[in-house]
Amino acid sequence: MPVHNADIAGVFDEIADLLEIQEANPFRVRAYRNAARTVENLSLELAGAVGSGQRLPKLPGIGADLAAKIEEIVRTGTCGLLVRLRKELPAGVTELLRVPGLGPKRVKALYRDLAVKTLPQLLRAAEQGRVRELQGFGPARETQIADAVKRQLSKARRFKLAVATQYARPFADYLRGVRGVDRVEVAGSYRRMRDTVGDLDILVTAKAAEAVMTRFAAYPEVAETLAKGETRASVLLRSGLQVDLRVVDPDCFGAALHYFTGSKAHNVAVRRMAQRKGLKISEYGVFRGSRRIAGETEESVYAAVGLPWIAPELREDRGELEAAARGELPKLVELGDLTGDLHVHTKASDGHDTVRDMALAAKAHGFAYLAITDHSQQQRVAHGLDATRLAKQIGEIDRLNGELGGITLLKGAEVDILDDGALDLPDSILGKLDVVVAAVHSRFDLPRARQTARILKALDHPLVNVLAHPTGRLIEEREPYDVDMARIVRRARERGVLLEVNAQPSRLDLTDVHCRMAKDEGALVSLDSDAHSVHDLDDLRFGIGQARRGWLEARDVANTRPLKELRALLERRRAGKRTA
Ligand code: DGT
Ligand code: CA
Ligand code: CA
Repeated sequence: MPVHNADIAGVFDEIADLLEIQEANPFRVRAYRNAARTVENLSLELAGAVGSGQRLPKLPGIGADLAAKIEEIVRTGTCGLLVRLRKELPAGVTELLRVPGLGPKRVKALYRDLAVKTLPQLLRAAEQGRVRELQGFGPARETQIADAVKRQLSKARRFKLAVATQYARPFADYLRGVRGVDRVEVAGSYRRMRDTVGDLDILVTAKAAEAVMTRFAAYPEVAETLAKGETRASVLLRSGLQVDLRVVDPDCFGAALHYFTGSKAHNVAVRRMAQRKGLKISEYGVFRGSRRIAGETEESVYAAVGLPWIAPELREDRGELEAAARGELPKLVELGDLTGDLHVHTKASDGHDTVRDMALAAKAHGFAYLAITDHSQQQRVAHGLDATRLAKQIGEIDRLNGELGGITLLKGAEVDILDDGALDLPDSILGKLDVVVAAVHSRFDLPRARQTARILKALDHPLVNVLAHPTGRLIEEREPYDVDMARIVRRARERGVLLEVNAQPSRLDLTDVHCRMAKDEGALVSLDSDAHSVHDLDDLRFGIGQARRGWLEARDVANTRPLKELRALLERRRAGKRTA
């Protein structure tokens, strides 16, 4: 049974949760937590590497012990430690930790004193007034917990796009291998590159639908078949991800692909346009009366309503139909347009690879330049650099630029924006860099006015070139901080500071909506991997997805320019000239 990186991450996360409830050493908990994030965000499929007998590549935060656990999970699907921990505490208990206001100590008390193991049980206990009796709870907290649990229960689980990709690709490949299957496309929010995916919608053309349905349900990762008909079926994978399948006729493949790609809002708008032309659109085609006039390709569907083909990332009914009708669709940025990356880490801080290895990886990606931007001193856990260590790295980069060919390293830093908006390193050292990336990594809880003022102050600093992950959100984990994005975008444009589209699968920040805001304001973005290892450069494609959903073209993205032009842009900022 195939084991995906997300499964391995799931095991590590559960171990961390259970250890936390047992009040184990916090460093040990953190080690599992970090390993989970590393593995989850890795583009290299670890199961493949283990299966082919390769030694695992060195990964950030994964030493011999965790590497051995990864191999164990790949071979057995689980790990001895987790099995042991689950015996001590039921697995469901860990979901209680996701309730805001419930830390390990309280979860432990709920379990020990009230035998509460699941969210519904917790809700019942709170509604019966039993929670307030526990030490450290009280009536106010009981109400707060009940509300939080209700919110949690009503929220459908969504999967990060990168995680969904890990499940979608092998499943699609499996279906391609089924006899009689011709085309296989994953449609829905996945094809539109939404940051999270509710379920996968797979479309197949095949001669014998029956056989496909059987093979579909027999996919080794299927935990449960939810529905199975002649041409449609739904299954639940072990991971909890639902997959819907449709087998369609080649004649109506385009219409079906269009329908199942969505979004629903886009489909409704297209159908309305068709109605005005006396046409009817369905998943089977475009019809005038009972005669089908289009449907074999998506192009034919759009052409029937008088429009050019619209890229899936734009299909959200956010003005794309009007733009298409006017012949003004954006020419969306592509992965291949990127000329370099302005935000990566190395071993010097919390990255895993050396400056040289990062440079070679960037070169292999076809990049002309790479900015090395390790953390600054305030980031103690990330081993952030002080001025002395940064000066040393500057020397190292100068040397490497002398000997490496085909790639230019830019000297940089990811500098913390301190609580008051000052930068975490002195100008004397920042002035020696080619690019300064500024970032908020602390005090996410500041009130809106103060958080906004803090960031605006950093944008006003004449040495700052890029504002990293501007909203600070972590998908499904941490809300964006409360900040006036409209003002930040405007100020960034005025100051010539680039707004980052951080491509880390858990960040994707700027989001699509904020990309669009930046474009509308005329602010340039910088699309960066924030790579912590050579593998992470592959994540840039997810950042490209958000940029495309935000209507960005190559000219809106600073790092699509040749190095010379980019340098001019960075230096113009330093010279204090406005780009507006
Ligand atoms: P998700 O799964 O929540 O991330 O989002 P989608 O967009 O993949 O939504 P899903 O899986 O419910 O449906 C897939 C596509 O099928 C959706 O994007 C558009 C189409 N669709 C579903 N229900 C309807 C509907 O009631 N009307 C129309 N016009 N299209 C629909
Ligand atoms: Ca879907
Ligand atoms: Ca669906």
